[in-house]
Amino acid sequence: MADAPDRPVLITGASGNLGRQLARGLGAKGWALRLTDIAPFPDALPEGAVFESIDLNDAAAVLRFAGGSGTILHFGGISVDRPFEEVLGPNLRGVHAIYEAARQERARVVFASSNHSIGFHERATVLDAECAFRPDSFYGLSKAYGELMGRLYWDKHGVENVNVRIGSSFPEPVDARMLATWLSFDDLTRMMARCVLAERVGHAVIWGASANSRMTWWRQDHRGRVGWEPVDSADPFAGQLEGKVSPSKVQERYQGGGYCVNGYSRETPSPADPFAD
Ligand code: 15L
Repeated sequence: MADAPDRPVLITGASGNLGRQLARGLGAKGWALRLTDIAPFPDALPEGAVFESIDLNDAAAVLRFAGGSGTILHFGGISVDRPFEEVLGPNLRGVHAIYEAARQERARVVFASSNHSIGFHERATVLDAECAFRPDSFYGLSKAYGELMGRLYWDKHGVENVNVRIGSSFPEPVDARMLATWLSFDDLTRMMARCVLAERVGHAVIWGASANSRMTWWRQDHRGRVGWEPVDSADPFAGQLEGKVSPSKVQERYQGGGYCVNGYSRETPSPADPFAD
């Protein structure tokens, strides 16, 4: 397998926390990068990279900037729990603009999905890649929509895509939940490199967590197709974080944690089986 892609890699959300890591890590490999975000790029541009500020609502600008790209790493849009109207444009219209560009350019999409697309599964439930979506927020719902957009474009147009249900990608884990959900920046960057270089991926789902021994909820996925395994682990932080839990029973019951609590109005928990009465 080659160690550099033959066409440029487009990174959306390049000015965000994860986009900046990818720009740095993949730029250091000497890859030709096209970076975009609605916000200015805050770092020095890696050699071989160009940046343009684009609103994901502007499908024509997305298509123009994607011209010639072989892979789109789609990290743009709203990345936290926000009201529906704020999520609608960047995350729903935006992911459509990305897939239309990918279809026309015959590019692969790697979609930064999130654990919040399945956040209302209980932590006691072991999930595989085919589990039901149980979004915990309008943000999580937009990620489920993005994954389904990938499914549509794969089935209808053969656009390959990898959907990474990212747990918590931060410099370090900061609470007990992240002892399970943490994904190191280096593991993320290595995964993205594999997603770009893998020969064929089809429509794939990968759980985005490092090799944390407390991650007992996420099992089978399609990482084998891209040849990625995590290297880092949150385990060394266990001593300092194990007791750092929330007083909210709802937060601690579900995989999505705090996002499940925002605006929560049930008196009793929904059944673990989503289709039960
Ligand atoms: C996410 O999807 C968010 O982008 C991030 O800010 C964290 O909240 C993360 O999930 C998480 O669940 O820890």
